[in-house]
Order: sequence, then C-alpha cells, then structure tokens
Amino acid sequence: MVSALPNNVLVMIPTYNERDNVEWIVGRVRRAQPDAHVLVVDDSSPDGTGELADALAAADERVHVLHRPGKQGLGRAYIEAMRWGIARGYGVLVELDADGSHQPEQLGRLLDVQGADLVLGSRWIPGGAVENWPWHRRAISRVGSAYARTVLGLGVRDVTGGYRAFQASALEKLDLDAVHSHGYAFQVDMLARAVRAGLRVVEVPITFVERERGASKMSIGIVAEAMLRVTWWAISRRRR
Ligand SMILES: Nc1nc2c(ncn2[C@@H]2O[C@H](COP(=O)(O)OP(=O)(O)OP(=O)(O)O)[C@@H](O)[C@H]2O)c(=O)[nH]1
Ligand SMILES: [Mg+2]
Repeated sequence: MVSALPNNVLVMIPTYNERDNVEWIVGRVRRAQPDAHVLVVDDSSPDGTGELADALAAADERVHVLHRPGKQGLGRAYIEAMRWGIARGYGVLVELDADGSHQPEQLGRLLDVQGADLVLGSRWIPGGAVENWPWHRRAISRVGSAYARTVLGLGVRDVTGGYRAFQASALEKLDLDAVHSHGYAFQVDMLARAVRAGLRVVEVPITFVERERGASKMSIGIVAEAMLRVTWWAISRRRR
C-alpha cells in the first residue's frame, strides 16, 4: 500500500482464550514487520490471555492492548480496534487471527499492493492454499464463499477470510456504527460495504494454516448467522 509508511501499520489481533498463542503470534508479527504496531483486543478471556498481553505491552512500546468487558464476538472487537486505530492516526489497519492461521510472514504480500483500499488475503485464488483442513471445513468455506459472492454480487473469491488490510481512509468512508454482525458474517458484511462504497478491493494469495493450539470459536451458530444474514442481505438488495 503505497500511502502507508511501515510505522503506520496497526495489526489488530482479537483474542478469546488464546493463552497458548498470544505471545507466539505477537512475536511473529513483530519479527516479520518490525515497524508495525500490534493491538491485542481481548474480551476478558477467562484463561488470562489479557494479562499475558499486558505483559507483552509493558515490554514493547509497539504492542498495545484493549480490554473489553466480556465476549461480544469478533465483529465488535474489530470495530472497536478500528476506531482505536483511526483515532490514533494509523494509515493501514490489518486484521489477523491469533491462532496462527494467518501467517505474519506473509503480511508483506498484503502491504505491498499499490493503490488498493482493501487487500484480502485469499485462500481461493491461484497461489492460495489451506493447510491441515479436513474436507468438510474446505467445503463449508468454499461453498459459503461461492454462495455469498453470487447472491451479493461481490466478485471476490475468498469472501469470509479474515486476513485483511484496510486503508484507514477507506474505513472512514464506511458506517462502522451500522455493522452488527459477529463471526464470518462480519467479514462478508465489511466486504459488501466496501464493494458498495466503490472501494478498490484486491485479493492476494495466502496459505492459511489450521490452528495447532487452543480451541476454535467456530460454531454452528456462527455458520448459521453468516448464512441467514447473507440471505437477508441478498433479499434486501433485490428489493432495492
Ligand atoms: N476479542 C474476541 N476475539 C474473538 C472472539 N471470538 C473469536 N475471537 C478471536 O478471533 C480469532 C478467530 O477465531 P477462531 O476461533 O480461530 O475462529 P475461526 O478462525 O473462524 O475458526 P477456526 O478456523 O476453527 O480456528 C481468534 O484470534 C480468536 O481468539 C470474541 O468474541 N472476541
Ligand atoms: Mg482460526
């Protein structure tokens, strides 16, 4: 992203019970992009992730922590992190999971794209890949992406991916107060808003690696939320 100075990048990492991952992932980001700042957004994880993140922040001025009062979903955590980053003047805001699925060593691929408002790390374009996913996870992701892409007219292969870099200036054009979705639906929601706002969206290939430690927060409820919301948005779009 041409307008972003390296020290102008904020990598947002939402955490819920990621005690075994938080130090590892923050360290990988700091090594891969030494000038970037990191913001851990913890929803009062009972396993003490927030306290571990505080210790990292105390030892490193480029690491920051936001504590939220309870588990309110990925979407709420990211919206608060985005507001925090915009208020402090960061130029690029990056979404990255704590579980190692998004490799910080590949962040340069997203940041190197010139002239985009939103860069998506994509599993489902040539060069993209998924490691260690059983067939049913691949199927859910591919079918879900194909469905949302088609009914919402998005023109993007990886609709639910959560490895993304937003220009802060582009995020400011979106009405973040109006975003109420949580899990995968949040990623579809933000992408659809970006496309409708005429933002320039570019996909770059990434290799997504299934988490090795800690428990997934993916649930049938999160998949159902995404399917229902996408269907509702598609109906509303037709009516308009
Ligand atoms: N702050 C916050 N973080 C969350 C919440 N739910 C999930 N996360 C974090 O969001 C990231 C993605 O969640 P995962 O559990 O890995 O879910 P997923 O990547 O969709 O599913 P898997 O592929 O099975 O891991 C992880 O860093 C989680 O700790 C939440 O309610 N609040
Ligand atoms: Mg994950």
